[in-house]
Amino acid sequence: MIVSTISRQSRSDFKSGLFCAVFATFLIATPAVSASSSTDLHTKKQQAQHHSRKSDAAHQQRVRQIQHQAQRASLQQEAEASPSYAKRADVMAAAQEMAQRLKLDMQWVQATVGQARKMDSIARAVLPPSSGMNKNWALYRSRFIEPIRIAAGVKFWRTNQATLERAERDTGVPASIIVGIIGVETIYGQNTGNYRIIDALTTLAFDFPKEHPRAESRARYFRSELESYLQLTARTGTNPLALRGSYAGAMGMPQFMPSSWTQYAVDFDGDGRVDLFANPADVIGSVANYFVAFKWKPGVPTHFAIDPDRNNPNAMATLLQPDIVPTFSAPTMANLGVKLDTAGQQYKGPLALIELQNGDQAPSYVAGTENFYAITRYNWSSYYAMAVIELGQAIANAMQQTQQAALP
Ligand SMILES: [Ca+2]
Repeated sequence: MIVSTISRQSRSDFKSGLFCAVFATFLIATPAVSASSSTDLHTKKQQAQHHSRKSDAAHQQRVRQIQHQAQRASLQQEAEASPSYAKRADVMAAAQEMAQRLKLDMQWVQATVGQARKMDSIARAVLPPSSGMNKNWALYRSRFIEPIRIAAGVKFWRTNQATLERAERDTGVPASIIVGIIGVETIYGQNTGNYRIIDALTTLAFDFPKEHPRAESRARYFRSELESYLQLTARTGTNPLALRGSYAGAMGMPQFMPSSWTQYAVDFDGDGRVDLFANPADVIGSVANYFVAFKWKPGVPTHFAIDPDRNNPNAMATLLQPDIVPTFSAPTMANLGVKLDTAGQQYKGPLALIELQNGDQAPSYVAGTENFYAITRYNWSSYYAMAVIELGQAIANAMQQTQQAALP
């Protein structure tokens, strides 16, 4: 999460052929909902559907376990064949400087960083994707808004309903947004990443691929994340060699980077410690707190449906110029040829024209509010923000449907 580089966590799933094949199978295997006038037949169909979803979910979990074990084994193999940083004089000198500046035990810092491995798979993963798949909203959407992830979201929401309500009451961040984030990031903890955090952060801090367009600033960023990680593990008495996460060093169910963990994570169940790996209450409270820090506006919608004037290139260029930063009032948008829905017309705050490309097909558009922008602070992508919103909404709808079906 949290910065453009980390967004590849979701994009890398997206790129993976294996993931595509697995998800495609489940999409096909899940029966379509069909309307029936007979309540009895409807109930039977729902039961069959429920059963089928349950066995799909079990199958999916098994597939995920196998993938997980395979990736863990292959990373282990790669690590064993990769050089450790103990023999890199420049890195050991940097570790010494870090320890002095951060007032950490020098031997501990050098031993920790020295045991990190330079992993080529990590360096490769941060390079921009070669295909243009992340510019295809329809395809991107289908990866996240799908029956298995929705079912997992319903389960998570039900299990943690009271905590989600408390977070929403305390912060104004809707439960559907929190549930959407955790679903898109890790499918509610099913996919938190297999890379050793110390390998990820050390490799990207000292061997960030030079061919990347922003290699220097990214390397600086990861060096600072490595420092946060060392401080965090030292302060909490955690073994820095034990934690695993994304290839960019994002951790736990919400995929927090070390600096975000330090700044925004909260102990939301009051047990005296912050656990974003296995404690859903802390995860929920921390995601909500992150959005409070990035100026979530309680009660403000995330976006409005619109129909822009695609035949007016000058107006479109003006509207797209500020990108996702909310800039235009509703009347200004209307003057530039955008038809807003009724709620959008009455909205008083600033709006952004959000363009979501669909490959060869026409792009999709919405008007994003400051809350849409806030979601992009978690991961700098409007595709990501829209997926979070729509997954949360799909899960909320599924909850309502099942509640109605359960009525006598
Ligand atoms: Ca806690």
